[in-house]
Amino acid sequence: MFDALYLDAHLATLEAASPAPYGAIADGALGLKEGRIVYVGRCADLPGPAEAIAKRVVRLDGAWITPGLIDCHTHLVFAGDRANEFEMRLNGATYADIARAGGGILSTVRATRAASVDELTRLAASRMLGLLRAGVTTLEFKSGYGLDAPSEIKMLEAGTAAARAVGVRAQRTYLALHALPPEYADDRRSYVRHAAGDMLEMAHARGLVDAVDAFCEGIGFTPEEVREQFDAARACGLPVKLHAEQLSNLGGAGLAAHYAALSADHLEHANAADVAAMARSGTVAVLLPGAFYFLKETKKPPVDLLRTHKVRMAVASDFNPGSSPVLEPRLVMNMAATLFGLTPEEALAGMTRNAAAALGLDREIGSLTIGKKADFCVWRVASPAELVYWIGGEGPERIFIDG
Ligand code: DI6
Ligand code: FE
Repeated sequence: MFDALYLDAHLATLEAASPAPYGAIADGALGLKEGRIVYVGRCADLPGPAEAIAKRVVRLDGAWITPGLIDCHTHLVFAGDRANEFEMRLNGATYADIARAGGGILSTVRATRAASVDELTRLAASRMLGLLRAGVTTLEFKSGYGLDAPSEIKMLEAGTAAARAVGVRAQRTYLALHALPPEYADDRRSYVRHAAGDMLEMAHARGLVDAVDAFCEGIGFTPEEVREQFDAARACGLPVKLHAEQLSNLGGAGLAAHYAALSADHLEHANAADVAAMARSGTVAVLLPGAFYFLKETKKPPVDLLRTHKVRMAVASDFNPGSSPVLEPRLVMNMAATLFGLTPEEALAGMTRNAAAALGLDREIGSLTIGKKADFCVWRVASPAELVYWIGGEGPERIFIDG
């Protein structure tokens, strides 16, 4: 007996094994029990009359069902905004110029340190609610605007509380190596040791960390520094991921692959050797077209190489106040298609199945598959391509998390 049965719908299952585009099943049905998917298939193949096999039967009149969207890379816990830097950039300053002058990430650090945990929770919750309404059932958020133990922990606590209040599934990523805090301006060594040492231990001991990330970049941290952070993560049993090759190629993607990272993110400047290394380690490529767009970058990530090497491509918002103030998952999928050349099917897989893999959750979520959690959206569209085609637009008609 199913707890619920959704009928007369088309299913975009996004199942990797399906030969059909989008893993589609026309005239399908989705059966749930105890928050999990127990039937995915054609209505015609159901084991009996709907009312006899399910406690609750819902007819969806030809709507499309997709897995819940997954935003696997955000920085949505922060205070303040950077509209002034947007103006500066439009007057000729670059993102890197602003960062070197003590603005950029550090200006958000000042605002975030000054905010109370309640204020941060409220800000994060309203952003999470926006994502949820647009169909996001799982999201990731990072620390990295605190850069000292109390403030990093405050961010992780605020995000955790916000996700609980909103009812969205969330993964927490520790990102102390995001920028060098001003109090360590003359002592990088000590900051890296602190970030990889007691600061991580404190956050992890409080149960606030699901993964560890770093910003490997000329204006961020070197591969050597990232190694120290990754070794510490490994010692804690935490998976790693990396902001790599966004503005330059420092070898971060290869380093991420070496550590069997869940994902390497951005990748505009990644080369063939980087991609081959990621393919060998099964590291997911997380593409972030919002940042590419907002920083008016011109070098695109090597999508053809990623395809050739069969590296899974995820797509995420990178929502943050400096380089990607974009809180619209459907716009992000549209940008992945228009700016990076992903097909609509690749873009949707990038915010479902492959985003789940980038979070290490692909056995639980990311596709309409028997046994997975019943996280899904019902859309009033005629084809799944519409989810990528309309820029924004109406959100899903219904959203389910754990059924
Ligand atoms: N890469 C990004 O795109 C964001 N952080 C990072 O490491 C930018 C964060 C910011 O500018 O506030
Ligand atoms: Fe980022």
